[in-house]
Amino acid sequence: MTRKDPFMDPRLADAFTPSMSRRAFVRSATVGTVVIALGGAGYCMASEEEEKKARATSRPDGRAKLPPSQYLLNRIRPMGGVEGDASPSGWRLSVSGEVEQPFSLDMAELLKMQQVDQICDVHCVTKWTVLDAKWTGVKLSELAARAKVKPSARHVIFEGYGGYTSNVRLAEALAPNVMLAHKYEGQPLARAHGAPARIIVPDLYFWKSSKWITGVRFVASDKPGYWETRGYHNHADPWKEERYG
Ligand SMILES: Nc1nc2c(c(=O)[nH]1)N[C@H]1C(S)=C(S)[C@@H](COP(=O)(O)O)O[C@H]1N2
Ligand SMILES: [Mo]
Repeated sequence: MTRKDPFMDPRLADAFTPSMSRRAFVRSATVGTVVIALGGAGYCMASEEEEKKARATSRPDGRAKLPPSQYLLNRIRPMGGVEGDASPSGWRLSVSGEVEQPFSLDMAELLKMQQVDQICDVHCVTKWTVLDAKWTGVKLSELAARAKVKPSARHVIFEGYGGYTSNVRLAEALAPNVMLAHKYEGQPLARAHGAPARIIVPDLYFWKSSKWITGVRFVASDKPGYWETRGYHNHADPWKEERYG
């Protein structure tokens, strides 16, 4: 794993603005160029027209389609992390904590649960946004219902392979668009993007969306996770630009 690439380390996101704007820099570096990312399909910057259109669009909930200071990529960009075993056969998820019925399941059992296709936007704190990304998987609320979350639960900790964690308020984790995804754009998740399964919390900065997910823990008291204990905002609302804590 590497965190030396400035694009991968949100702490360095703003260091990328020496004389020209970050956007101009990124555009000059990548416009028209499809970057072939390790283990994933290529991503590139969206056109000026697409970005202009996004800036003029509101979501059904009234919020701007493109949150402040974000620019558009056409596909998600691999941002690194400690990669777990990507094989579906070796995967297991535990659902635990403040629940009546803790359980764990494997991929075959996950695929037997109600599958949903969801189109949603994702916003990375390093300022890229991908609009209308398609994910396939199971709603987190389905997993929560199966575990019978106790009234004492107030937050959810998403545990990734190798000790990565992110924390989300219970009410926000149970929002209808939060899911455990195993496909992106109709294809099994690439290893770099968290194969075989990751969390998607579309309405918070993307670091909350734990890749290589191994555990969903419901807890009574909040526990800041990997980035939240390294200077990042505990909540991470992209429309409020809750980047740093
Ligand atoms: N397990 C794990 N999940 C993780 C990370 C990580 O390092 N480990 N990085 C987070 C960060 S900072 C971001 S921006 C997104 C990036 O997801 P992507 O690589 O699929 O674009 O994953 C998040 N989930
Ligand atoms: Mo990130």
